[in-house]
Amino acid sequence: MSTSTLTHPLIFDRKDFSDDMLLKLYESLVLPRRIEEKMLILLRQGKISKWFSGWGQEAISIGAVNALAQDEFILPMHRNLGIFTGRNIPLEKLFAQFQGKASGFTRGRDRSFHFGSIEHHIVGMISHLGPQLAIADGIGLAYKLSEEKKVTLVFSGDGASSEGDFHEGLNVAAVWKLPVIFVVEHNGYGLSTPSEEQFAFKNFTDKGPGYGMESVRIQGNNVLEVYAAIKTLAEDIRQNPRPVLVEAITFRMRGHEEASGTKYVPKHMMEEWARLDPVDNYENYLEEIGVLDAKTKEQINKKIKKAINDGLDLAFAEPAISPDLQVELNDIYAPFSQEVISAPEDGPKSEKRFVDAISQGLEQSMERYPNLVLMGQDIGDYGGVFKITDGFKAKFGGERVRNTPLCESAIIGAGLGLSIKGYKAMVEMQFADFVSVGFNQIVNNLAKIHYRWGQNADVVVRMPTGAGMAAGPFHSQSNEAWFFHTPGLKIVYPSNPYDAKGLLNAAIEDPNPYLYFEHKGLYRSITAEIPDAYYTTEIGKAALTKEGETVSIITYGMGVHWAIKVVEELGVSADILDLRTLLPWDQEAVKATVKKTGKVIFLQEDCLTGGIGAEICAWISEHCFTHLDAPVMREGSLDTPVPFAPSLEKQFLPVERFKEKLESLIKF
Ligand SMILES: Cc1ncc(C[n+]2csc(CCOP(=O)(O)OP(=O)(O)O)c2C)c(N)n1
Repeated sequence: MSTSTLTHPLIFDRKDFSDDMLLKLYESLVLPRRIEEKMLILLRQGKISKWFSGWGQEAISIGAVNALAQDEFILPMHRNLGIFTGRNIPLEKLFAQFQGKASGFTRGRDRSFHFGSIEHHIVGMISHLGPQLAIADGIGLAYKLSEEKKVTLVFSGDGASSEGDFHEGLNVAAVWKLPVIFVVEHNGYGLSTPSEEQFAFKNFTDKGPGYGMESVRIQGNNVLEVYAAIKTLAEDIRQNPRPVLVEAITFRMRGHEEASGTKYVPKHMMEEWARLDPVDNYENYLEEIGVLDAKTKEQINKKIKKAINDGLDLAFAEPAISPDLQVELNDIYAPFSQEVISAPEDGPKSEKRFVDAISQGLEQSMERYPNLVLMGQDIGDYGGVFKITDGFKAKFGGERVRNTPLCESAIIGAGLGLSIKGYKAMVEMQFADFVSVGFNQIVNNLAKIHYRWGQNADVVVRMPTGAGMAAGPFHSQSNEAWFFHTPGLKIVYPSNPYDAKGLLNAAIEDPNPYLYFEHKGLYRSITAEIPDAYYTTEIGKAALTKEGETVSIITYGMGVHWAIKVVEELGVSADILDLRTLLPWDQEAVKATVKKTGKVIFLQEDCLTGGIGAEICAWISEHCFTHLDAPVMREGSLDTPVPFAPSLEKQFLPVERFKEKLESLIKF
């Protein structure tokens, strides 16, 4: 990257800003610099473990944080210390966070700037960088839906702009005209990789128009320019919501993090950019125009020094966290105690197909929660590929029933952004298979956010799943086990219309993130008489679908129907336990049936290796050993992708093998 686009020296234009404002910006700018100076000393002394430097880039954070209202959300990255200090976060709490102490924002669970604070209207990053943008989209959408006339601002580095999430985040914001300012801190390098090895375009201002978005280019080292540009944009966007891409030209003066150094940066660039230091240049300017005198400068610096030292004293005085197992486990989920809602006993009932039960549940949840927003591909006028939201847009309006661009990651991330603003979101995967491109948002953002800093993710991801329709490897997969392994998620998987409605309603009611699996093969093949009224099914509770004496079959989803059929064919007296909730699963019910029959087989549609059955069978072996009269068995699909041709698919699925295994278990 060349510096040719920057003026030497920086030219400051105070416009009509008062002296007080100029000094406020000065104090705001000096604070992160002084903190960083201190942190670098502490790092060398081994008193902190890691530091991501924002040295030389402070004017961007400071211009931005001062330009927005205090109650407008900002989503910073790893070099934006100035956002945190600019929102007046108590320094002792910030330092405690850096040191992994209990009074830090994540209580020792995450490091450095990886935290948010709703009180300060900051949503911190996860390491993956790009996912931040979609969360800003969700917050922007919430502003729009509640007509708040606010703007949100999210940062990205130039390196992270190569991520798909960057593209998805910008595209959704542009299509939905969301009030989001995307600030790219174009600082020349992504770790050691220079911009020209990162992308082939020259400026981000070329990129914005490609999304149908305005873009502006500013000198990121000039705090007055950043402040003025973002203030003007924010004022305009509040009245006329739309996204804008701001390219802030700057330079990273230190290593990616302190251990990695800057050997790969040409010396002359370091020297050129050192002359453009945002703090020194602004200080000189204020002195030149007579706004900053030696006395004021000393007072400000003294005040800052004292604040830093006081904050550090408090943070260092705090003892290291003493682990409490229960506290850690309890914080995986946002607190929620379900009170099961039953439909009136004598209320009306009607025969419903599985698909209609889902649709009715969703519709009733939409009526019950005016803050529930549905998002998915083709779910608007078209009603979704399986017609679950047919007529919803006409009934609830396009703001709450949103057709989305083809971008699972951004939409799941936007769901989290909505949740941060107190909305509920339901995101429909067109097919469960496509969740792979939204995987990161689910397992790293939705799943971990409550444990990390106490924010809930009130998002239900609906997953039309399963094989048996000759739809091949990418429209047939069972992928519940991908998520089963991730703490912080809840997973439900109904097998019948009654539970399909009740579990969906329960998942939507719960403020925690859910994966709701709905087997496509059940949509139109089974019906049941279910209450017309709203009701919920208990989460974490299995159901004994069939009772018997000889053997226990533990299963879920389509497995329940296979088990019923095989048991009837063989004339076996069997317990069939339908798990219904896979996470957290019902250990009590599993133990009770194993205790009763002493013989157990787990049946799953998913491939055998590493599936839900593997975990539950291992648990049974460990916890129910004395009740067992035979080895714990399991059957599942072949460990291959799901094949297309019906004969191959039939061989892939576990039904025949299950039947044989069940017979051998009974004979054991
Ligand atoms: C998905 C992902 N890949 C790789 C990394 C490792 N990593 C962390 S920061 C970084 C460079 C980011 O560069 P840029 O976005 O320009 O931000 P800068 O560090 O320059 O401020 C890399 C490669 C990561 N955190 N996440």
